[in-house]
Amino acid sequence: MRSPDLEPPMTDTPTYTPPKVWEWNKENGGRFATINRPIAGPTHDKDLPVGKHPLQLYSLATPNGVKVTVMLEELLALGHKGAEYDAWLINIGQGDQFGSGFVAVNPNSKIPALMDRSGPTPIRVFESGAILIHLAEKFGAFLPTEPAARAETLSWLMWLMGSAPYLGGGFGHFYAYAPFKIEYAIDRFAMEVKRQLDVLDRRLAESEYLGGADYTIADMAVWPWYGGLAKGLLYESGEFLSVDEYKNVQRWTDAIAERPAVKRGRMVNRAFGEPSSQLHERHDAGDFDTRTQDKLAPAT
Ligand SMILES: N[C@@H](CCC(=O)N[C@@H](CS)C(=O)NCC(=O)O)C(=O)O
Repeated sequence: MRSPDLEPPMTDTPTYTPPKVWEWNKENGGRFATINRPIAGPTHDKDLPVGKHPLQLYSLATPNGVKVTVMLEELLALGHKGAEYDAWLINIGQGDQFGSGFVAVNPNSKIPALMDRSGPTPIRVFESGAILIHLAEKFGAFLPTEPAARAETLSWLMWLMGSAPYLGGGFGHFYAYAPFKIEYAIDRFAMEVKRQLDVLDRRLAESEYLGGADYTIADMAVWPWYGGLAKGLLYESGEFLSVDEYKNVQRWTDAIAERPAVKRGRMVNRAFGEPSSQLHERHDAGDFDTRTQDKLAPAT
């Protein structure tokens, strides 16, 4: 129950008074207005392709997708042949995430989604954090087994899963995508995102990586979001958020960006940016050399 002593009275903005019952206004504007819906479930029948490898990934190289392709490339770099994968492009701008095959793998209709076909019965895994844990446990890599280090790693992984929606759905949405700028919303989420950067900066002042001395799935999860933010790659907001102030985040971000598996992982399912950085689908390790968009014949 609301306590009148603790909460300020709610007031309407000059232009909007919420109606008694919310109704879906398809024309509300904003970058994702055409794909966002208030209902779940498939919109059309479409099977997903299945390739030759044990792991089938359905994704796009957004920060949530990159977490998983970096993990798979890191596992392959360690020599885990069972981590061979086919990566299929899911174009969320065109509604691929609402096809019946995709919804069967992820009822939440969001990338990334993984089908682990290595055993007798395929296992579906959705939510990037769950995919990282599934792969780390399957291959015994990038998740420490020593209890304190394991707890620290999982704590930072869950920190990311709880924090990133404030960065993407909160700050990023209102700063970059909303049809008009709302000072209150931008102030609220800029404050929270700067607090999050400070949380990371303080942790990385005392520890080389988030989980401890070793690079883990926590770093793989956090880096595409807060590393990208620190380099000004998200929402063109580097100057606005004074990201250069976070020196330890900068040190950690730069070190991870140098990893060869990270350089490969961020290219997979990428359908934007420099053509040489885009590998729309990955089915073989050689694809990085031969199948980036600059090397494929332009569609006629
Ligand atoms: N908590 C989810 C978030 C996934 C997510 O938000 N994916 C976005 C792209 S970054 C998406 O597929 N959006 C499509 C949509 O909302 O329809 C995870 O970490 O896997």
